Amino acid sequence: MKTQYAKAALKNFQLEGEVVECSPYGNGHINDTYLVVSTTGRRYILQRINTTIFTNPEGVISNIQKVTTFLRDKIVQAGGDPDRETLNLICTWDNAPFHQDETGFYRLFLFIEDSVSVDQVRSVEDFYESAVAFGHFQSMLADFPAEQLVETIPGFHDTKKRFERFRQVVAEDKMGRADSVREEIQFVLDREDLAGEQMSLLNSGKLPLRVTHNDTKLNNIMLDAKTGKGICVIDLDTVMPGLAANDFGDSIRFGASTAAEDEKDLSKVSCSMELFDAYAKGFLEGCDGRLTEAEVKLLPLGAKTMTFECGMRFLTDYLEGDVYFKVHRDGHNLDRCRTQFKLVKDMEEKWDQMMRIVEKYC
Ligand code: ADP
Ligand code: GN1
Ligand code: MG
Repeated sequence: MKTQYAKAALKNFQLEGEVVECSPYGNGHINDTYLVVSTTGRRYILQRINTTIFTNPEGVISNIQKVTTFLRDKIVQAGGDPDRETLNLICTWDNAPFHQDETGFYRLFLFIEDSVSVDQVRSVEDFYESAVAFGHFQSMLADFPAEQLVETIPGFHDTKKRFERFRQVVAEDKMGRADSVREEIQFVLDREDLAGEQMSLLNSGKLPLRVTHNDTKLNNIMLDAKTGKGICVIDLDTVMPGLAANDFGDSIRFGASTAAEDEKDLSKVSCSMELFDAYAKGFLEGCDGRLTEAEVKLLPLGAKTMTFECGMRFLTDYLEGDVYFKVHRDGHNLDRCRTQFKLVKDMEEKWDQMMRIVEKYC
């Protein structure tokens, strides 16, 4: 049914030729994504924005328009291909950057051709290349006027605030699931200090607020199908002011894991130091010397905090009845939460090694 609605919504956009295919696509946890193919062979990505999560979808679109226009200029100046190196919104026949009807809020992008996005690294090089691209993305946005951006999800990486909300959700226990996950709940409660650590450094002025991506998982980057280079950072819904270490950290929690985010066999899950090293090297190269010493030193903490926060978010959603992240089986959010906590434990054990790796690149 949703696909039928999406097909109907497509008629409003300025696409070339006639639509020959419109089918669900990708593994994102938030929006409904469709691959669209036209009779001319042109391909597009249609998305129905999750407006339960993004309550100001106009703000999301406006951020994306501003950021992609800004990036397009830089890419052209550098002699790059702006149709492949940044997202490109296609307008409606009325020249609006989105279409809204009773079935949802839709947007259309050009498909980034000859590229792949992966859910697990195929090689250390893949991860290194994604790191260079995410670092470069941050570096290109270093002079973007941050005050022009809407905060699309307020407090998105305010781990302390998320911790307080977690406590409330446990107390309410509206699905009656808390008793079955006491161990996981205790894991969170034992780490209250970790939840507050980065926010207090930020509030004391020791860290700069930058324009960051905030959702730097590996499948949010398109790698060139031939060269494996990271060509385009996608999923720009959460581009807003944030901390450099969190962009680093979110990539680590997803891409440096030796198993999938929802792996049930926890013995397979650990944080690979080889991948951590490759990402640290690539990210700092991509950032091109723009990070302060304090920011670089904070990269391991960014990794631990983002992994902890994400696990806590999965557990919160499990306790609330799976209302935020898309789930594909019973207990899916709980499985995801457990991999994140396993990674946090592993990072606690490998902490000195992580610090040494980052120092090497200081
Ligand atoms: P979500 O917010 O739900 O994670 P994404 O914007 O990340 O949605 O899109 C989901 C997936 O769709 C991506 O992981 C990627 O594989 C694919 N995708 C998204 N945009 C494009 C694009 N412009 N070109 C090619 N593939 C894309
Ligand atoms: C979501 O949209 P997607 O799948 O790229 C989530 C991230 C989480 C991630 C966990 C807007 O990312 O914050 O880290 O799932 N995005 C949003 O896999 O909440
Ligand atoms: Mg995504």
